[in-house]
Amino acid sequence: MKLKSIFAAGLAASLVASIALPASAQVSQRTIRVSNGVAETHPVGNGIAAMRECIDERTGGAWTFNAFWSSALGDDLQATQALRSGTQEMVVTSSSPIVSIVPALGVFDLPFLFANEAEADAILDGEFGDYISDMMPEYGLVNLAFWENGFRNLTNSVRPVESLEDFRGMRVRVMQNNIFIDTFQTLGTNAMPMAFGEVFTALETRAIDAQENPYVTIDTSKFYEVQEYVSATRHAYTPFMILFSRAIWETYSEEEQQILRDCAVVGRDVQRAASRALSNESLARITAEGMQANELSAEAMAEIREAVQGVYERHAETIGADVVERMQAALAELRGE
Ligand code: KDG
Repeated sequence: MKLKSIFAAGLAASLVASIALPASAQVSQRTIRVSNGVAETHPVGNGIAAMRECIDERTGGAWTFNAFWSSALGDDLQATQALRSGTQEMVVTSSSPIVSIVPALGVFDLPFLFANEAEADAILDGEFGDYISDMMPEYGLVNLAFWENGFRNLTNSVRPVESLEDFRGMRVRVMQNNIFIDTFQTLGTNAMPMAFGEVFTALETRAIDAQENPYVTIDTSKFYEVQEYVSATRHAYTPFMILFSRAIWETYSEEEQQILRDCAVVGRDVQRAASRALSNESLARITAEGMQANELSAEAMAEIREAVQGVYERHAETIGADVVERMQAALAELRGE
């Protein structure tokens, strides 16, 4: 082959290679599997779509980002354990079901901790959130961002819950978490810990009377089909954690790690906005589907808050007294107290 044509062939090959290579040579071909327990119609779906678009742009299409919905790869705890063993890349999980791995996460389960979404965002995206995220590598996990599960409300098939007394005797499903069990036992219910993926069937077969979740979850998981009443208790705010396997993370270049962090934050802002925009729509939809919704009076809420105040003291040691004190100090500062 003449020298000229060899040079031309080499130039063409390097040109093709440079076009095929992602935006930077530090980015390899990768496949990321991300799972969670909600349906794709949940605002987590909006967040994942935004994260995928960001990743496509930043890697030049070198990464495949596969999402698995409705506990297809196991429940939150199982998926998180898969990350720790390096057999799955990523999970969107509530903090509550994984407190058996990271006890400090129990701080987010303390009843009535946050007053509103603005407080939750300020704490989760600020120093306290960094403090919690910095703990995760010792458990084989990397937290990329906090997204929103949201303020939790009670649904049931027995009666409207308008006072502390109305909780009495209900069989309420709670997340696998001792703080939620204690809170709902203290409210006078029979608290039954259960993975999220089992809740619909348990409600449908009347194995349980009640469950508690944000309106968007009650809507997108169709709990309105098997529940009659929804009460605006807002008894806890649950964050989602966007966890990545540390073992797999450490095979990524610094540039790839930064892409994951940046795109998880892009997804966060889209997901939170979708969650808040959908919340009132979901409440309207579940009542249109036949659920009877009620607010609780200030007096009833004060009585319920008072009843569960002891949960803080009973679980401070398990969570870590320093963790609880740090959270309370951060909230006091935020509130100008
Ligand atoms: O993966 C989704 C679950 O983490 C989330 O729905 C958990 O709120 C939850 C519950 O009630 O289990």
